[in-house]
Amino acid sequence: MKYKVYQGNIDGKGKKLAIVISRFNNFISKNLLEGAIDCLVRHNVEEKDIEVYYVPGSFEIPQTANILAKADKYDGIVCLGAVIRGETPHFDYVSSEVSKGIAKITLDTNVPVGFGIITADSTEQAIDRAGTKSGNKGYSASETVLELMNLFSKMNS
Ligand code: INI
Repeated sequence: MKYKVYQGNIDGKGKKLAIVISRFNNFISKNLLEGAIDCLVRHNVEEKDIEVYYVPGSFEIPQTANILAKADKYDGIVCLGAVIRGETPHFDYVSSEVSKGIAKITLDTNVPVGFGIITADSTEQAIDRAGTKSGNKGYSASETVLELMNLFSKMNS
């Protein structure tokens, strides 16, 4: 082979993770939490190595995840929340700030941060992405974090 390929395994053995979860729309986000923990435990993370931080709403997720990313305590962070479009422009502000905020942490630190935030036009659409028709965004964001952790550790060796 002429070129070298790097890929991260989806494995969390010996890893420590933080989950930041919004209480707003908890009827959705609690399913994202279940999916995230299911994914992490299935991929060899020990339950004692998972720490869950609750915040009031998705807007508060980036600041909290930023503090955790800089605490040098976690191998990865999974952010979970559900922003559902309502009658007011609040949806646009919250969804834009949470996505920009999480993206900024991924660029400012070397800690993988998973975007397990559902942004949906309706409650039904959000339910679909929280463990029913369209998978579970908490599970898939956790898989991504595990993969990136292992990919990034190959860059140091
Ligand atoms: N927070 C959410 O997590 N989801 C939403 O759908 C939402 N809406 O639509 O209002 C929401 N708002 C609260 C916001 O995240 C903050 O907690 C609040 O503005 C206080 O800073």
